[in-house]
This record gives sequence, C-alpha cells and structure tokens, in this order.
Amino acid sequence: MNSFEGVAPKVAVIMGSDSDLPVVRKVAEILEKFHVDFEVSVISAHRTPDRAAEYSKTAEDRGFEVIIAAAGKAAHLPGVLAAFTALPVIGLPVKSSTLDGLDSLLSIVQMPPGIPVATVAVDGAQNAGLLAVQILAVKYPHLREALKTYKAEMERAVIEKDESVKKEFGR
Ligand code: RP5
Repeated sequence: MNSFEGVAPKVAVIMGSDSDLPVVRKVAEILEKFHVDFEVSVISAHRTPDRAAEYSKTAEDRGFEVIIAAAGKAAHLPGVLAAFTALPVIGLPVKSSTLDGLDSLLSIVQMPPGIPVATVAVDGAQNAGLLAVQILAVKYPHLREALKTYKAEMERAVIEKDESVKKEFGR
C-alpha cells in the first residue's frame, strides 16, 4: 500500500511549494473549463524527495494520464517526476524573485536525452493546462472537439478586437 491511494483523476498537478499556487491556479482554471479531473499536490523534489519518487512511481497505477509539474528556482521537480514514470510530464517554470524565472526555465527545459519534459513558458500556466488537454485529446474525442471550439472562440475574439481597433482609428 502507498500513501497516495484513492480516487484517480486524469491529470496530476504538482507544485514544488505553495508559493507556486498563484500561477498553478490558472492551470486549474483551464482543466475545469474542459471538465478534466485533476488532483493538486505540493511535493518538493528537494524537501520531500521520497514523496516525489513515490508519487511518480504510483501515478500510472492510480489512473493519471498526464502530469503537470510547476516549480521555481533550481526547478528539478518535473525532471525528477519524469525519471520515475512513462507518463508525459509537462514542466511549468515559475518566475522566481531573483532571476525572473530564467533559472526555472533552464532547469526544466534543459533535460538530458532520455527523460523529456514538455516545457511551457515561464508562468505559462494556461498553456500547461491546454497542453495536458491536447495530450488527453489523443484518447478522448470529446476533448478534441472542445479544443476546436476553444480555438474558434479565440479566433472570433481576435477578429472582434481587430474590428474595434480599426473603428478607433477610423480606417
Ligand atoms: C521551488 O522553490 C518551488 O517550486 C518554489 O517555486 C521555490 C521556492 O519555494 P519556497 O521557498 O517559496 O517554498 O522548489
């Protein structure tokens, strides 16, 4: 038995510290918009390394299909989680106070060959959520349709902005 037994949502959203939560909330908003189940956890690769390993090792058996890992500074969490699972891991670099998130970005994106982490922009929480939905959409056709609707809505919104900007300048 492991300490993570229970209901099995589809996406595991993990952050290295609760100080990452303001960014991670936007991941949750996207997953909620697409009605994708998820579990949110605070697990640190540095401060709780055993929990990080156990979580990742048991994630597939608990029904998770994608992992999103948000971390800042020396952001090893996504890479450590990816080391213990065959599930796709999306890394979300969180902007740290000292180096503006460049430290987090490079720590996550520069994975050595063999252990990929799909990295989004610094604080790119929405894209982390959307990428997870896109990965799930390979298996779930209703998510593919929902993504097409989402893109069409985005297109319509930009066209409306175009018209409104043109109106402001009268040409
Ligand atoms: C990382 O260190 C966390 O992901 C967080 O972004 C950063 C700072 O953590 P705290 O000192 O705020 O807990 O592990």
